[in-house]
Amino acid sequence: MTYLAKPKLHHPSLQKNCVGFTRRDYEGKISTLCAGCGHDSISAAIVQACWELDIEPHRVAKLSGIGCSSKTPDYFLGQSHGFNTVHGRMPSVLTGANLANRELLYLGVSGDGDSASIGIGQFVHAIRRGVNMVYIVENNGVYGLTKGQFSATADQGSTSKRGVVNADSPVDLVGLALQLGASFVARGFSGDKPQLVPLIKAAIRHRGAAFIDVISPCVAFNNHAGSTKSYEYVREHNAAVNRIDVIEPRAEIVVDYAAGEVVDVPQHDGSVLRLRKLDAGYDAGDRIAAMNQVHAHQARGEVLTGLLYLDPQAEDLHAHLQTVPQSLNALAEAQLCPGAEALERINAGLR
Ligand SMILES: Cc1ncc(C[n+]2csc(CCOP(=O)(O)OP(=O)(O)O)c2C)c(N)n1
Ligand code: SF4
Ligand SMILES: [Mg+2]
Repeated sequence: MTYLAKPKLHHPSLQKNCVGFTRRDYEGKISTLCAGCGHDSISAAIVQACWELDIEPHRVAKLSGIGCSSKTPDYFLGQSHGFNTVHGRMPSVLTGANLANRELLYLGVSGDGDSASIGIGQFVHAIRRGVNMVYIVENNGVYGLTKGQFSATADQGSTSKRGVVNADSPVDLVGLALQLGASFVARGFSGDKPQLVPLIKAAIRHRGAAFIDVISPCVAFNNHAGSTKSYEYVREHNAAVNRIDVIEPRAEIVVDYAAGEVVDVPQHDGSVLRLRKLDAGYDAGDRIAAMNQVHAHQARGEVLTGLLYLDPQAEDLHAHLQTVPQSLNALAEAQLCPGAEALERINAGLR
């Protein structure tokens, strides 16, 4: 069964957000993933983030490829627009949709197989073009849906459930996103919701290509000793560089993280990203330093998490291409088809 509708009963006392929705209004169908799969925790974090940010569900377009991870958009935001593409093709479909209508919030959900193997070319170009989106990879180091083959993000030397050693070097999507010019790069862990929800909220508020690699253990095929993507391994080797909070212009939010240096970063929309540093030497505004830190921690077998890089002044693909501000479906025929004279002028300019 892949379609299990949830009962629509809402308790009248359920809290509503500023746009009149309860958390349940941001849910989707009942998940058919394995009990304990990290992907379900990420769906719950997306629901929480959208509810807290008062996002109207019909303003969201969720897109995915193929895989257990790519099935998850069916399990959250059931009132939003959705597109389940061919394996690895989510980024180009998202780019096209975004160019046609910039007014929606684009949420791309993918897997490590979907984005680091068959779809790596698509991933690379969507990131380097600065498409305004939240791109989440639910990274479990295996092809969960096709029964646990190593994916390209599996660490060299890690073992499969049957004890086979992975000889290949891993693709590090965080390192790649930094190198490609992503203006928001973070890594989270599906088992750390207090860290993940603010990361997703911050990514939603960011204008530009926001990439979040979420380590998301596959309990069926990659949660054993010898795996570097198991719950136990990530809990033991998690090195968080910061904790963040998103402060909306209208709401006061009390930050309750442990003492440490605090940095406020204003965003385009007037909201403020409050970064509480856990690692005093970490600078999330320095791309090169972030790349070095990611590699240094990786060499020590640690999983660096938190907001790793942010450019609050980033511009997106629409700014690069100088597109019209309206969505294409709002343009009248005369604007879409300006006639033979206009075409002649364009052609003359190219001669
Ligand atoms: C063109 C194409 N090639 C191969 C497949 C088979 N296939 C389905 S899902 C998948 C990998 C999924 O891995 P990942 O993206 O990591 O998702 P997970 O299931 O681990 O969440 C593959 C190879 C396919 N569906 N389509
Ligand atoms: S096979 Fe793995 S990735 Fe797929 S639902 Fe089960 S635990 Fe999750
Ligand atoms: Mg996977």
